[in-house]
Amino acid sequence: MTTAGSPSSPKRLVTAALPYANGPIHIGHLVGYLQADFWVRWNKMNGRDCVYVCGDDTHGTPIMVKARELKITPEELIARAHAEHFKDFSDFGVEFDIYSSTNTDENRKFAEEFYVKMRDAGHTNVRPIEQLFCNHDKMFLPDRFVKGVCPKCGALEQYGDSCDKCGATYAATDLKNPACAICGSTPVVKPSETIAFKVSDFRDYLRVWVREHAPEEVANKLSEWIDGELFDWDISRDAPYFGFKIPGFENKYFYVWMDAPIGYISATEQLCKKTGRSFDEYWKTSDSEIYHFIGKDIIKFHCLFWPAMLKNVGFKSPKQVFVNGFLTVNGEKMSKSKGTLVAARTYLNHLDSSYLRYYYASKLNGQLQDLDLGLEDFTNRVNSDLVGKMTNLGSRGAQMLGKRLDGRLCALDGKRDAEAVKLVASAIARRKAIAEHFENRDFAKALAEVRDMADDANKYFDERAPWNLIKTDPEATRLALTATLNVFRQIAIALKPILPVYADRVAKLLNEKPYAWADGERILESGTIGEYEHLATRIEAEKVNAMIDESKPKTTEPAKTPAPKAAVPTADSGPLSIDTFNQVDLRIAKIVSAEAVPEADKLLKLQVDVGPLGTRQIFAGIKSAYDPKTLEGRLTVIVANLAPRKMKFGMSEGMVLAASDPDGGAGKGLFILSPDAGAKPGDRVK
Ligand code: B3M
Ligand code: ZN
Repeated sequence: MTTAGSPSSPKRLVTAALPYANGPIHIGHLVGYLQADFWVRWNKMNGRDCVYVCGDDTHGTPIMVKARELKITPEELIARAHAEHFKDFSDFGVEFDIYSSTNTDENRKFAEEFYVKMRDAGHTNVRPIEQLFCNHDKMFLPDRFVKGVCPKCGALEQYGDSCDKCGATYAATDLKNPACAICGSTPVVKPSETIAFKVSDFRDYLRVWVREHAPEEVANKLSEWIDGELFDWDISRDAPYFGFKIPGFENKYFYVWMDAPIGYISATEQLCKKTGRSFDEYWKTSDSEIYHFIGKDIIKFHCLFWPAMLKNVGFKSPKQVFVNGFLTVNGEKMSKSKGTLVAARTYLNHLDSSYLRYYYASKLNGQLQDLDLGLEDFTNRVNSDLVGKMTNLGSRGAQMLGKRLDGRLCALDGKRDAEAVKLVASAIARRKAIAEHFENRDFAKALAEVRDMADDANKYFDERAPWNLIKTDPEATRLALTATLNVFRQIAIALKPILPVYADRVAKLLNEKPYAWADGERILESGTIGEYEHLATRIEAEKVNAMIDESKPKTTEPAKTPAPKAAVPTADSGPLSIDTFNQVDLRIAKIVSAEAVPEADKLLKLQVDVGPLGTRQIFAGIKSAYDPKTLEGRLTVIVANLAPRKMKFGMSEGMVLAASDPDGGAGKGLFILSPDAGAKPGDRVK
C-alpha cells in the first residue's frame, strides 16, 4: 500500500451519508462524519488531492409532515435544517469541501437523467399496488406513518413494515386495526401504480461488485439478498410528496432514496463549478477514487441499488463503501429518557468538540462494530491521555524553556545525552506505522502509537527531572527540554487529523507553519519558541452530567403531536399487560347536554362534565339507541385520554363506552354504561 500522497496518486472523493433534514445532528450521527473527517484530513495533510462532499437529504413524507406541523413550507424547513446542520458540523471541526442539499437544480437534473436512462434501457416497470391513504391528512401513508396490531403475533402499536416484538415483516395493508400515526384516524386502502427499478436485472454485476467494494461481512449479507430475495425497488411515490416530479407522470415523485445518493454527484458538480475542477474526473474517468462512509443501516441503498443505478447510467462506482456500526452510550442503545440521545448542539453547550473527536478516534478501528461511548471512560481517557500524558508534556516543557531558558532550543547532541537522541528517533520511527493505521482508518491503533510516544517522553522527562537539573546544569536542561518538545511536536503532527486546532496551536507555540505530515521528518534543533497558550483542560464530570440532564425530556412539556390512537386489542391479539391497560384513562362523566347531529345518522353530540378534567365534547355513535333528551344529567363512563379527533362536525375529545352485541348486528341494542350511585364526575374507573 502507498501511504505517501504525491501528485501522481489518484484524487479522492470522500462522502458521508447525507443527514436527513427533519431533525438535529446527534452524537450517534457524528461517528460517521467524524471518522470521514479524520480520514480526509489525513489524506490532505499527507499531500493527497482529496475532497469531502456532503449535504442535506431533504425530500420525503417526514419533511412534508413536519413542515405542515410547523405551518411552514418544506423549503423553509430544509433551509433551517441546512443552517443548523452546517453549524453543528463546523463547530465539531467537520470540514466539508461542499455542504450541499438534494433539493437543488443540479440534483433534479441528475435524478431525471438517472431515471430516463433506466426507463429507456427497459430497467423499470409500472405495476399496480394498494396503499393506505388517510382521508383526514389527504396523503398516502408510508410504513412508518401507520400503526396497528401485528398480523402475526398481535403486538399492539406496530409500524406498517415490521413488528418490533416478533420481527415479522409485512405490508402496511396487512396490519390489523391500522391507524394513521399523524391523526389517529383509520386509513382506507387505495389502489395506485408504482414505478419500480428492476435491480434484479443487475444481479450478476452486483454479485461481483459487492465482493470488491464492500467490507467482507457486508458482502456476505448482501450476497444472500442478491442470490435470494433481490427485489425490484419502488422509486415512485404518489402526490402529495415533497420531492422531484417524475418525468411523464402527473402525480408521481421520486422516492427520497432515489435522489438522495444522487446528491453526492450533484454536490460534486457544484463543487467543481465553484473551484474549476473537472467533474468527469471524479465520476466518469478512472483518474480518481470515490469512497462512501455510511452506517450499517443503509447498506442496501449504497451497496445494491446505488451501484446498479450508477452502472446503468454509465457513471463510476465507489472504490470502497466503508461501513460503521451504531453508537451505544454506557453500553446501551441511546435513549431519550435516559438523556443519552445527545444532540450535537447540546454537547457543545457543555463540552469541547476535541474531547469527542479524540475519544471516537481512540475507539474507531475501521471495522464494522458498534462503538460505545462509556461516559466515565470518556472522561478518564481524555483526562489521562490527552491532558495528562500529551498536553502536560508540552506545557511543562514549553513553560520551563520559556521562563527559565529564554525559549531557545538547541542541537540534540548525542555525546551529551544519548537518551535524548534515541527518544526522538524512536518517536519518528513510529510514523510509518501511524501512517499505515491512518490510511487503513484504524485511528485506534494510530492513537495507541501516539500514546506510546508520550509515555516514553514522560518517562525520559521524569528521569531528567529538569526542575532539579536546571539548578546545576542549564544547558543539559535545555537539551532535555528540546528533546521533550520534539516528541511533543511529533505527537501534535500525528494528532492533526483528529485534533486540527490543537495541532495548529502547537505549531504556533513552536513558531512553525501549520503542519503537513512530511514535517515530522525534521527535528527542531534551533530557534525560539513562542509563549505557551492553553491547549486542553480536563473534562469535569459535572459537565458531562449537565449535558445528560439537558438531553432528558422536559416532563412539563406536552407532546407536540397527538399520540396515535391506541390500537384496540382484539380477542385474538394476545393477553394485555396491566401496564398497557393502565394507559387507558377511564373516567366517570356527566352528560350535560346531548343533541342529534342532523347530517350523521349514527351520531349524537354530547357535552360531558369530567369533574377536574373539565367539560368535553364527544361525538358518540349511539343515535339509534337513545333519545338525546333522556341522556341529559346521566352519569356514564368515557375514555378520557384518546387523542382528540377532528371530525366533520367538530372536535371529539373522548369516547363514550357502550355495550353491544359482539357481531354488531343492527337492532341488537346499544347500552351505555352507568356507575352505581355515589360515583361522581371525574372519578377514575379501574
Ligand atoms: N438520509 C440517512 C437517514 O436519515 C439518509 C442517508 C442518505 S445517504 C444518501 O436515515
Ligand atoms: Zn391521518
